[in-house]
Amino acid sequence: MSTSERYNAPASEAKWRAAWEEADLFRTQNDDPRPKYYVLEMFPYPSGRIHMGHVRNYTMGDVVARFRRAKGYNVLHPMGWDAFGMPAENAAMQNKIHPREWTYANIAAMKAQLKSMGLSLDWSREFATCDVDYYHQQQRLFLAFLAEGLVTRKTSKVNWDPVDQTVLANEQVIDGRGWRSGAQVEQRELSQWFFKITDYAEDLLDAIDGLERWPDKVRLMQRNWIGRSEGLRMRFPLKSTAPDGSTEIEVFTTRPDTIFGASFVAVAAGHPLARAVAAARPDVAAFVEETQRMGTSAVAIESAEKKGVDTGLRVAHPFIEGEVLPVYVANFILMEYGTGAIFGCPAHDQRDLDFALKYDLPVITVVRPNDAPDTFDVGVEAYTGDGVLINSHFLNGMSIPAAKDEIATRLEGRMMGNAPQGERKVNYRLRDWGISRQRYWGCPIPVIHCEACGIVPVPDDQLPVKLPDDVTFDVPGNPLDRHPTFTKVDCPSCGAPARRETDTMDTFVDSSWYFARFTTPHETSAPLIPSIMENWLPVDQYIGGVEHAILHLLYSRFFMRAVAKAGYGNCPEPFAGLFTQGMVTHETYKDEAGAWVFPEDVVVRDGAAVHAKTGGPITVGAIESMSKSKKNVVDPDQIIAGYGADTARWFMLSDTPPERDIEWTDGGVDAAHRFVQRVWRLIGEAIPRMNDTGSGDGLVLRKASHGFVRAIENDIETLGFNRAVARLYEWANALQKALADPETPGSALRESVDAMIRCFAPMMPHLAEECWKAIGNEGFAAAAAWPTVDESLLVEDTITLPVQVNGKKRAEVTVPKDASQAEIEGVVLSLDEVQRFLEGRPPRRVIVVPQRIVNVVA
Ligand code: ANZ
Ligand code: ZN
Repeated sequence: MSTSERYNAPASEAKWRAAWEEADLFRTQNDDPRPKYYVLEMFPYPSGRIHMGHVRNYTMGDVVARFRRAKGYNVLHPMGWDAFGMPAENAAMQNKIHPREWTYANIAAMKAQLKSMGLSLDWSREFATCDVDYYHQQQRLFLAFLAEGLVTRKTSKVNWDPVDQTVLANEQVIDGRGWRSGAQVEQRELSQWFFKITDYAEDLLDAIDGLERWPDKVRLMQRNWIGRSEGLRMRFPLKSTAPDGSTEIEVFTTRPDTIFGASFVAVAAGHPLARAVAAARPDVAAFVEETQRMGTSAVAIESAEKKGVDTGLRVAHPFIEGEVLPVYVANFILMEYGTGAIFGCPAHDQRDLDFALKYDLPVITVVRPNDAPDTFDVGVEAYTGDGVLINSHFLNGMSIPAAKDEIATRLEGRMMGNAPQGERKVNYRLRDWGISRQRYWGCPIPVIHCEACGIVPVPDDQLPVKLPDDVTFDVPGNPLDRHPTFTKVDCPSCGAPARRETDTMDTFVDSSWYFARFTTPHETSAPLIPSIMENWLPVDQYIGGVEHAILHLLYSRFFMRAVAKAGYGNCPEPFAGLFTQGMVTHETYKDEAGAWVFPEDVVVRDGAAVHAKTGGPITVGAIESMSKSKKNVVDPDQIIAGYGADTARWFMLSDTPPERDIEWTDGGVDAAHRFVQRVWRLIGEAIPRMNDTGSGDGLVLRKASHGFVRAIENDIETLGFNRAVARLYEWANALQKALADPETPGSALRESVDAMIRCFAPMMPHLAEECWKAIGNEGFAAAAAWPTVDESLLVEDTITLPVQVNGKKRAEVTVPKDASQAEIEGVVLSLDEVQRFLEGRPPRRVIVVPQRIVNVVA
């Protein structure tokens, strides 16, 4: 294309993408001797089409990849598909299409879209987690973990989604409803497979400190999720033996200091004691049942009214002779935490206080704020702050930590039966990771149930356990359960007829090691090759949405620890640098009837928004994250087809810091597109002048150019893409100015243009190639090195000083940095602004404060 023409982005871009592909430019070799750099964006779920969030995410990753390549690294930048999961099964049910077909068709469509963005991905490493080869290796990992004792099977109460007919993790229950179906979740007892992530609770928590290139908010979320508490287990003797024969209740408390404020003991509905009492007491049985239906999610528990029922049982207070406390079953006690039982101290715990007020239990204040008198009394709001112990016998006057320690020490030293009455204990909120899903479209759990032998792992030579193709989705439930042959298998151990496991793995398992598999994506001998994986990991820069801040990232961290234990290579922290990008937002629109309207159907006529087709009035609503449900979406395909990928990429990087939400506007896109054209025009103007000799030294342009290279390099290294963009706007202005000056020598113009192309190549890679060729360079801009900065050109050799006359600032002077006092004085006195005040007379005094200011006294 001639540089006198307008730049035809769509045509040019397709040509360059084909050229890159032909040259196989982005294929990465594992044995390349250069230093490695691994950049990864969270891989997409193949829903069918990419959205603007993907465009933003992958553009950022691609800038980093291209930049690091230019800096001489061997860059790994792969892409794959997080392809198992329920939407494929839902599609199968709704559209009578096999999940496999649906998924691979979506992958093909999305791959074409991603390719149109000009991403420098090594497609040779692509895989989908639903590829048999991938889940085969995942089954091997599962069995290795099983052999290492990292997998268990337990019956546990699970959240059952009656619509999707599946078990949900606690975090998939939102306000008591399934996260996908929105159905009211029920509680069920099921035998489930678990990964023992709790074995690593302490390690996972401690190692967060070392994740220095992670956002603080994500580190905090992980800390809270793991939820370490230091407390005391203490045993309360029952005054009379309970129906199940127990003679005591053990509670977990983090506030043993408040023991003199205890007014009741409560157990969870799932506690054995509650069940035992329920057997003989219909009111207790009814309460237990009602509570268990409510669900175990933290939100469900927090938001529900605090309720309970008195069991009639009584325990003895450990420090007050003759004092007894009633034992309740209460709905705010979780069976899965601590011991499933507490002592309640209403004055210092809001839940306990709500409960005490409802059931008329005593409220005894035992901690006062540091600055309050001993008569301090809690009203209807529990006091949970720091303070001093009151109303507490031997604890009176102590600080909370001292009192905690005192109680712990006393109870540890006091025998009850043949064990101490108290035991210091660290508790974690983190639960084992339940990975069983009663679904078809997931990785089959490779075990066999034999009546004689129990659980038998599928032998390696019988792997993979493949998903059968012939399944039906016409009835709810797990199609594997009702498959005619899948479940029928001979026991590998004794040969007797046995039953194949039909649970498949949580899709979070698939995404917990894909980043490691990218290092040897097609290896069939093993899931991972330690030496190669250790060479590539950790991922140097991981980029994705903050919605994965907890589960995906925590599971992956656990997984790599398990991988190490199983002997597949040692890299416990998979992501050295993590960046969570903001969302893409857009205005919302509604028509007269209140229905959402797509942005492409809205036009402005006479200053008012109207429907492009009907002409009816449109109400412009809030700016919100793009979502299909509100129709405030813009299709990446349309933008790329109309303006080109570089415009879309440039827009995504402009103006807004990458961690913040970016608002997609037509105006912003037009501005990005104008800049693409402007760069093309400017470079076109520069080309005929590049051989000019020019009378000047071109230093102004040269210094500016080298300064921009250094600044942009820093910007990209710190992911400040919007700052890099701003510098390129400045650079274009500087170039334009230099072009207007006939004295600018061609060599300086060539140097500047050449460096500029290399600097915007990571962001607008297609335009870079077209310009690269136009200035007569060889090869690809995408394979070119980052410009080297001439440090001597970065040194400032002039200094600008403010000039005051009689104490008021009147002017500025720019002088050589090493100018003498006399030289500076001479320049200052010759200034018009200074002359005006002197009116021909010599100044009374001139004071030069070196490097700071010049004062003239007239
Ligand atoms: C007595 C007490 C007095 C408590 C007081 C708090 C304040 P974290 O910090 O989250 O670990 N607890 C213990 N097990 C529980 C369970 N299974 N379900 C619901 N609540 C439970 O919280 C520990 C505190 O939460 C424990 O300390 C216990 O109440 C309660 F002024 O014991 B505390
Ligand atoms: Zn057997």
